Amino acid sequence: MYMNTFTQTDTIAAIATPLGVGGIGVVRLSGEGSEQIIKKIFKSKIENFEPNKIYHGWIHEDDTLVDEVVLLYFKAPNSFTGEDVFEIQCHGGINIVKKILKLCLSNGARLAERGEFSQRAFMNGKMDLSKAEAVLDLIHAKTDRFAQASVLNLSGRLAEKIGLLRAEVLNLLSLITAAVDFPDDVDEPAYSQIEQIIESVIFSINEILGGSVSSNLMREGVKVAIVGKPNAGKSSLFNALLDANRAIVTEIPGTTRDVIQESIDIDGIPVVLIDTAGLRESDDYIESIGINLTKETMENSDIILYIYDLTCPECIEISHKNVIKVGSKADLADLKSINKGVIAVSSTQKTGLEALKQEIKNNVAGNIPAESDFCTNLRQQACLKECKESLEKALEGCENCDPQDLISIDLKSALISLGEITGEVVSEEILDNIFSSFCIGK
Ligand SMILES: Nc1nc2c(ncn2[C@@H]2O[C@H](COP(=O)(O)OP(=O)(O)OP(=O)(O)O)[C@@H](O)[C@H]2O)c(=O)[nH]1
Ligand SMILES: [Mg+2]
Repeated sequence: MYMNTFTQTDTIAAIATPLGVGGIGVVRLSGEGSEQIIKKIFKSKIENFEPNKIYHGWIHEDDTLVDEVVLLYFKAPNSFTGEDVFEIQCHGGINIVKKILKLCLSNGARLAERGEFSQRAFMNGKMDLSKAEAVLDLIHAKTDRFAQASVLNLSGRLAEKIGLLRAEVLNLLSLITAAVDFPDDVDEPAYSQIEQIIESVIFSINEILGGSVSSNLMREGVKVAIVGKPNAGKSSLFNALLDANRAIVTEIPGTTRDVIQESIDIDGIPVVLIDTAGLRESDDYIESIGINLTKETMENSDIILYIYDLTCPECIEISHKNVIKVGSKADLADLKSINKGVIAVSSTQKTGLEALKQEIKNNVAGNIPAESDFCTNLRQQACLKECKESLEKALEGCENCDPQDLISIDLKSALISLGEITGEVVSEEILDNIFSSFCIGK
């Protein structure tokens, strides 16, 4: 269980916008010392800052002006981190933001670690863990559809549901504990009553877990490997689907040796396309490494696009549970002789690509999240499964008419697992793990 060991007294600073040339750049400061630092580097007519106001002025280093800026001030606890926060909005140039950050650091701030602003927000009770993780999902969402699901969690959908379940388990636990502690005054709840409550919580957990497969798929993307013999036209198809010249294409068999991957969006489904080395027996050392990589990639892919050249239809065996057959170079082939169930494409003429995309989409149709689905990540799913196991043990205890104080032990474990989802109970290691996947300045 976490103890708040990290020192929150120091003031942290970071560049909050991407490094590059843009309209504005933002440097963020958080912590008790923020105001002192700002007073040293910001010149304006104002002596004392009032919260929730915007100030115009200049950042300076001694007598040298650095940039004309707008300054935002949020006073603790009414800020993103719950601490005193200043945001310096300067002109968006790499040198300017770096210079301002350097000034903050030389005047007493420490460079923020990855996700440290969000971690402070969590520590100060500004947001629960499921919301912090939703922020992360939202930033990294590969498609609009997944972004929408993440926003729902950011607005508290998962946290609220978990809160309700915690309340139910906690209620049950108090019924049992009261009877255990005051056996003369309070009656034990009936085993059937305990069972009923546990079963309804398990039902809800199953409902949430029902969205796991689609959540994972939307977060990770559907892995689609393009596989076939050398020269079949795999890299050409890869480029055509990407609409970019990403992979090298030549008429020499064995051109591709490495595994190359890029993401595309097919009607809101994130798809990770993977181009591979052509499958054949090879004495070439490097090529055979590539061919082994192809085999590994096939095992880890959700769908295989098996490409064969329609102008010389020589087939190989592909063992995978989910194969879409694609005939390439349709522009050169006699389409009348194409087998049923094969999608004919021409990467040079760009025909058949839409049909292929639809086929990929239909293939994963069962795993596209419905609006009612809960969006969860692997960590949250693991907590839910642990919770369910504890509840199932408690149910078993009821069936055996075990003493109720024994049953309450499993209920307590279930409660802890639920608390881990929103962060009421969570280890420091888990926290570090979550927040280190944020970027610096977030
Ligand atoms: N006419 C025509 N030629 C194609 C088409 N697709 C690929 N080719 C040609 O076929 C040859 C091989 O294409 P690649 O895309 O490099 O084939 P590959 O399967 O990636 O080959 P390896 O990387 O060697 O395994 C090249 O000369 C391409 O121009 C197509 O749709 N129509
Ligand atoms: Mg290739």
